[in-house]
Amino acid sequence: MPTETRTTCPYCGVGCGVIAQVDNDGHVSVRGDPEHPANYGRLCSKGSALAETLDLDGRALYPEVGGLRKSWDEALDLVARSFRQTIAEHGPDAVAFYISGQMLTEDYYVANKLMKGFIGSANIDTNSRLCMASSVAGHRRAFGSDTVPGCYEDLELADLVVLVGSNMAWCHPVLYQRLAAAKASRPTMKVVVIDPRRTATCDLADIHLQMSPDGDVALFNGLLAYLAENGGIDETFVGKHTSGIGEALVAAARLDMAEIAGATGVSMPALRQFFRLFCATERVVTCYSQGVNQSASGTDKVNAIVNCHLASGRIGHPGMGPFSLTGQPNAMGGREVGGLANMLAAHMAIENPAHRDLVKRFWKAPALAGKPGLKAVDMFEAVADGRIKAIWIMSTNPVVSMPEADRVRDALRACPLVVVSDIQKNTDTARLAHVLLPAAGWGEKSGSVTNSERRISRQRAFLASPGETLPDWRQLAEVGKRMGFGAAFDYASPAEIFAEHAALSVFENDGARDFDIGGCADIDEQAYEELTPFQWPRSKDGSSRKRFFEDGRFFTEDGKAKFVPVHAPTRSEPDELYAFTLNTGRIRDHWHTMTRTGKSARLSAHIAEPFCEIHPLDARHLRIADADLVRLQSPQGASIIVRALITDRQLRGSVFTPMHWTGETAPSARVDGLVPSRVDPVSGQPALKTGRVALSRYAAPAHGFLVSARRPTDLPFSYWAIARADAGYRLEFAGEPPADGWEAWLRRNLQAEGLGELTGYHDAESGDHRFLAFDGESLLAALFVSCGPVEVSRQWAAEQLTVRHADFRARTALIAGRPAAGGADKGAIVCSCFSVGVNDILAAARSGCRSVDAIGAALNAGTNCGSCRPDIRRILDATHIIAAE
Ligand SMILES: Nc1nc2c(c(=O)[nH]1)N[C@H]1C(S)=C(S)[C@@H](COP(=O)(O)OP(=O)(O)OC[C@H]3O[C@@H](n4cnc5c(=O)[nH]c(N)nc54)[C@H](O)[C@@H]3O)O[C@H]1N2
Ligand SMILES: Nc1nc2c(c(=O)[nH]1)N[C@H]1C(S)=C(S)[C@@H](COP(=O)(O)OP(=O)(O)OC[C@H]3O[C@@H](n4cnc5c(=O)[nH]c(N)nc54)[C@H](O)[C@@H]3O)O[C@H]1N2
Ligand code: SF4
Ligand SMILES: [Mo]
Repeated sequence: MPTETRTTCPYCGVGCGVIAQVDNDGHVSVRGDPEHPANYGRLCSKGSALAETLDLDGRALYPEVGGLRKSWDEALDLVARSFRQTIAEHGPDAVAFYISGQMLTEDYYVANKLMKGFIGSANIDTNSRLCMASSVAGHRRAFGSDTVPGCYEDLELADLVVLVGSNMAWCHPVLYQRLAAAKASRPTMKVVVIDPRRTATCDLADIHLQMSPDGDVALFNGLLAYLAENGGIDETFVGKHTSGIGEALVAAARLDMAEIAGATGVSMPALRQFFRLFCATERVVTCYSQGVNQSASGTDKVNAIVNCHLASGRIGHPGMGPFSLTGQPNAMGGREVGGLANMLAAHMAIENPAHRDLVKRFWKAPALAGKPGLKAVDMFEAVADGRIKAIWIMSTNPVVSMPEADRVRDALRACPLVVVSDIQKNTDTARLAHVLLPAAGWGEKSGSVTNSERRISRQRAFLASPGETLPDWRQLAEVGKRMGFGAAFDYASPAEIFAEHAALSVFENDGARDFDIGGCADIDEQAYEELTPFQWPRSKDGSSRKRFFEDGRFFTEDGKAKFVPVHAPTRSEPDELYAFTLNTGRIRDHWHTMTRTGKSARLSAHIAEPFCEIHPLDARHLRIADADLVRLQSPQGASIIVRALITDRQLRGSVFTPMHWTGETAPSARVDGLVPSRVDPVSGQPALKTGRVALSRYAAPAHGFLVSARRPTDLPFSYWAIARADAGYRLEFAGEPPADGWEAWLRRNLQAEGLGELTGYHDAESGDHRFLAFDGESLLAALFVSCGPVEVSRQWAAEQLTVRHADFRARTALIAGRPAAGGADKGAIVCSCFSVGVNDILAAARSGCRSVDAIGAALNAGTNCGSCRPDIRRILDATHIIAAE
């Protein structure tokens, strides 16, 4: 009998419920859980492809020390001994943990307890510093606590949804679909997108304010001033429940409309249109994500937004409120356990002596940390200069994802002890580990996560742990025991940890602390196993609430929310050499450093190469043509090479490059090598969206494209990017031709014994070289080399690896790199669920399909997860424009 397990998607903060089915033969399939209140059965492209990411390719399966396999006892003893020794010689601040919003709450709780309670340092920080720190800081300044006031339903109930610095269509796709469905059923609802790029999310927008980078504070200050001048202030609410509006209004009035237009690059009529709409609409939700948080003015941006909601009294009620969209599946759980260096536990403050005393007594902690620890950027700085001598990195890949990533890499290389817990063994970070601890991954471990709307859901195991992998909490608890803190880390299961975490949340909590899951303090194994998704708070008496602050009570000392006066940042002088703002972020079908989504050929087919979006006029000025390679160079002299994607979705003077490519997948495209570690002064969150770069065309002597059944290993090129295909790999590359010629290079990479003659084609004039290698009827490899960007139908070529080539005469047609007349070439994949390509959609459009639904009816595209619906609409719009022309 197949087994079915209810669990939660391990990707974004929407936190969708998933049903994982394991058949008798071990085959796994996933579908959305119709009963989960985050998604009611929906899944996006990444969630739908989860089963394709569970293979053991590249998995870390055994502990390793110095690259050699060791037993768990040896590895854990070494870690515990080294940490103890370092602490004995240099004090507790000489060690650090760098952890992740992708750990489960139970993992996170144990890590935080070990570091802050028993090691006695707060040098524990998480990748949430790169993600949510500005929201946390903004919430705490305004509300006195890190509280997300609303819930997903508010987006559906609102009459106006403002999306600030959020590409929700790609990054929170199921929530976006819920919003799209609500808007479709209630067309009076308005959506405003505020983003320097015209993203897929703008598909839903009634208004897109294509604002200059970091114009947010000026914009929302302008809105606050407008509310004040146009009767938009809720005087009763403001008078009773808030303080400080006077100063905030003075700060907001510093710029007049013309100056705001200058600071934001948005015209005055467009600004007024938005202000008027906000002022006139009672039910407004403002969602924000990394365009807000990842900025040197990130915390001020959060407060500029919150100020407008406080001023208009639009908070805590159905369909209204500021709403921070969390990125990672357990960004919220990490905040609840206090995983940030400047937090304590259960939403308590490390600076607060009463909180420290409380937590110390609850944990019976021998050495509770007395002050905040180092935040991520400072932490790696301390590793670089030798203050930190031992670091344990868990469930994150900082050599790729931290700003100034090359410096992080060098710091780890120089660090005496680097411990890495990961599920994969060859990540850019794991490769630098002295001690590599193999972690049990999604589907293999149990625990809980909290999504963006404070909903706690279980993740449940449905697969056996492969090799000797262990869940992160157990690795941490074992080290805790071996460091001599036995009793405090003697957990038998995640349920015990969760119960302790819940008990701490109500310990001496008389209602002064928002985080309260006292209702779970006595949870036993069975109740934990059966736990259904619920929103916190859930107190001991069983009371719960969907929203915070509906009663106007905040968690500040006087119980009032605080307006924070904020000022628009001064704009930096234009830099002629480094003329472009480097915006970075995400694409639809990949997750961060791709250690999981990169395993799925389907997900890799949507965008298979790192790219840089450039405005057409900038491209023309720099003589960059579409599909050229471009070099981006930072003032520090670091550079990357990626593919040019010329589009008017981009603002002039800005470029956008995704963060996903790594030393494993495209070593010349690690964008964080270029991003400076400039941080927000309040939150310490790096400004990952506003580096400066110079841009130029990268002219390589040779360009190539290879599809190959085997992963090529000899890659001596200045640019290459590899992606999974259905029956192998696809590789883009450019650089110097190999000294011994292309055929020898191909043979080396194929490592196929007894490989016969290759089918070859050369054109001295164009510089084209093409080779085909067959094994029986299967294509082993097809190589296309040219002196400019190679024109080959990528998707079609990759598919040739999966089909039989029995007809010898037809084989040579493959050399052309596109189907022979009459053959089908679907083009780049748009819908990854049904592998529908852009050419399929264009053909359907030509034969009369005029809407996304019509395309769905004809081709199925967009009818499963729906993530590609904005892309389909964009293609249709383009064809209509062409048709109209
Ligand atoms: N497909 C996919 N989904 C994901 C992830 C993933 O890796 N892949 N990661 C998850 C995680 S951890 C996170 S944090 C979220 C991130 O989710 P988002 O924040 O939605 O995604 P980003 O692409 O980082 O950036 C969002 C937008 O901010 C805009 N922006 C840049 N500068 C500014 C500015 O100054 N002001 C404004 N208003 N906007 C600006 C960018 O142009 C970009 O479109 O996504 C989550 N979901
Ligand atoms: N330029 C730029 N840089 C950015 C961003 C940006 O927008 N622009 N965004 C930032 C943000 S918001 C974020 S959240 C970060 C994300 O950046 P990272 O956290 O570095 O990226 P991931 O690829 O998610 O790394 C997760 C790692 O954990 C491993 N893993 C998966 N499951 C488990 C498990 O159960 N246990 C253990 N121990 N390991 C596991 C994975 O294999 C992977 O190596 O990137 C940040 N960096
Ligand atoms: S929206 Fe997609 S990635 Fe996010 S939790 Fe749901 S299925 Fe997973
Ligand atoms: Mo994130």
